[in-house]
Amino acid sequence: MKPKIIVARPIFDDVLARLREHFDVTDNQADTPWTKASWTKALSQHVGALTTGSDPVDADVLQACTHLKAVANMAVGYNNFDVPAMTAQGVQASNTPDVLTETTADFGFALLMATARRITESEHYLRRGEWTQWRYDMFAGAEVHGSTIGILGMGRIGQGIARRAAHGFGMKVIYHNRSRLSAEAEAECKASYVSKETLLQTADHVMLVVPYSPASHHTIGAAELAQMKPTATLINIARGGIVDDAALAVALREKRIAAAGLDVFEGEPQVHPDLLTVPNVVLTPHIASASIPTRRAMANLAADNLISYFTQGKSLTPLNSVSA
Ligand code: 8YV
Repeated sequence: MKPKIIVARPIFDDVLARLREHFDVTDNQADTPWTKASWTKALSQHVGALTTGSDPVDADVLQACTHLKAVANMAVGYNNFDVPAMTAQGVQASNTPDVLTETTADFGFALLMATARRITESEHYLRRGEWTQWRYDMFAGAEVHGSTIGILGMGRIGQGIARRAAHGFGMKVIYHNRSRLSAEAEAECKASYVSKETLLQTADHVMLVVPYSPASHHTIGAAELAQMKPTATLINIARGGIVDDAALAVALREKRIAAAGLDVFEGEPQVHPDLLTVPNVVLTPHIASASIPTRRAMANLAADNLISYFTQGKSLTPLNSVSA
């Protein structure tokens, strides 16, 4: 008898076929939306699951899932998991680090370029048919090359952005992180460690790449926005909730900062209505890791994490340690 697993959301057909070689798989290729209750009930009937960042595995869910043994998140972030509760219940948790680092760093840079150089705002103007003649200040934005980027959260993705900024765009890189990088890593990224306050006050572009936890909730709120330069841009590719979106909308409307680029939102897929009405913000629907090869690599790693757990007793990229 093959172990019963559930794949919470649609996934590549060949990854599903590979999973079927090892497991009795319940899929959701039709993308039927879950309520918390229907998800909990479905999960409780399986020993393994492949989840995305939108599928909760928290204490309430776990209480009903007494047979659950392993959950593989197809994401590097795992704030949809309660890892201590999973560990207490002997459930192996895993995520998909590394495979998305460079793709996500590319996107962070794309969002920075689009925001600083007002690409989407100018495209909307063109599409509305408002472009009748050239003007010296038409959509003139901030400089990217040679400017100062402040990276808040200097993990793998933060370092990828730093390398692009320093080596590709001749930018000065400052960063703040819970712990300082090694001297070698700082040299490779040409990055200088500064306090959060100095970062906010000095950076021309602030890039957020910190993981979400209750401690990082509203890392950027009204007080932090007030410390930034009025010409600065703010980019969030981390998680919704790191930024106080309501306070950001006010700062953008009042031009207290120049512009923002957001790939993640508090309460997504809902977006704060005030953000939808300000022009100086670039909005994308949580797609930073969305290149086809990377999404494929993430799906395959999540599948391998389940296969490895059920055949070897341990996932390849585990988030906790449990006895099988
Ligand atoms: C995922 C992400 O696509 O990996 C992460 O943490 O935010 C994205 O790459 C998203 O979470 C869906 O699982």
